[in-house]
Amino acid sequence: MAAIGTWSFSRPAVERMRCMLLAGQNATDVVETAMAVVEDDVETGRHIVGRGGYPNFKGVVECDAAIMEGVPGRFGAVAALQGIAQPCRVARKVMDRSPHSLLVGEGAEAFAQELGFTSEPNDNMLSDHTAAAYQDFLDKNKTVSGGHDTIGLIALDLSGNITVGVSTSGAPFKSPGRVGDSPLPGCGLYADHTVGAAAATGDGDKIMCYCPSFHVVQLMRQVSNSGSNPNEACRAVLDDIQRRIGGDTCFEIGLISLNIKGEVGAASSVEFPYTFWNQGMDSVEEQVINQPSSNTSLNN
Ligand code: SD4
Repeated sequence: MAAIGTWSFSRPAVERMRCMLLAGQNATDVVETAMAVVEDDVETGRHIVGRGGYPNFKGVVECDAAIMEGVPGRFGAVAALQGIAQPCRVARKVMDRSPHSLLVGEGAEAFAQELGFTSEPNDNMLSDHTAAAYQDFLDKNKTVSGGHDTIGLIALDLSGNITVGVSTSGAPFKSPGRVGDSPLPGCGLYADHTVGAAAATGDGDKIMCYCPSFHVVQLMRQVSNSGSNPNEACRAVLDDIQRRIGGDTCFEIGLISLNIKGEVGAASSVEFPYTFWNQGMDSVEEQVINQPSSNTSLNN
C-alpha cells in the first residue's frame, strides 16, 4: 500500500488516502474520496482546484479532472466543466457509467446533472480570494500572474490495484474552453497495473506536447525488469524534455510516480513539494525538490 500527492496542499488528501488504504478500501474509491475533500474546500481550491479555483477570463470557474485505473481501458475525464465542485467524482462516473472517456463543457455538466450532481451558480465556485484576484486581473489590464497547482493523487491498495486522479481549475484567467494536460491520458496522468502510475502538474499547454505521464510509466516498465525506480523515471523524462527544448530553462512541470512495489518518485523543473506515504512509514511525509537539476533520493 502507498499513496502520493502533488504539492504541500495534498497532505490532507494523502492522510485520508493512508487511512482508507489501511482500512482496506480500493484504490479508486480512495483517490476519488481524497480528491473530493480538496476539490470541495474553498481554501485548498485557492490552489487552483475545484471550488475556490481561479476563473477563466470571463470570471467563470471551469475545471478539468480525470481518473485512471491500472486495468487496461479504465479511464474517465471531464474538461471545461462548470458549476460542479467535485469534478473528479464526475470523471469517475464517466469511467463507470458512460460509453465515452472524455466529456467537455455543457455536455459534461448535463451528464453530471443526470447522475444526480448539483450544478451550482458560478458565485458559489468562487472564493473571496479568487473573486478579488479576478477583479485585480480586470483592473490590471488583464495581466496574468497565476501559478499552476493541479492536485494529482496516486493510490496503491492492499490488493495491488493502482489508480491515479487529477483535478484542476486550469490556468488562471485562461480562455473559456481552454483545456490543459490534466484530463488527457498520458499527459496529465497514466496508470498500468503491471508497472505503476504517474501524474503531472505545471504548464499544461506545454506539458501536453510531451505525454510525460505515459513516458514515466513506460520507463518504469523498462526499468522494472532490471530493478530501477520511479524517481529515476521521472528524472529521465524531465531531462528528455529539457534536452528537446534546448537551452537552460524549462517550462513549469512537476511529475510524481508510484510503482506497484510501493516506491515513490518525483522530479520537477521548479521547487516542488509533494507528500507521500507507504506501508513501511508511520505517517505521511513531505519531500521538496529544491534543485531541479539534481536527483532526489528516497529511501523506500
Ligand atoms: C493545467 N496543468 O491546466 C494544469 C494546471 C496545473 O499545476 O498544473 N497546475 O495546465
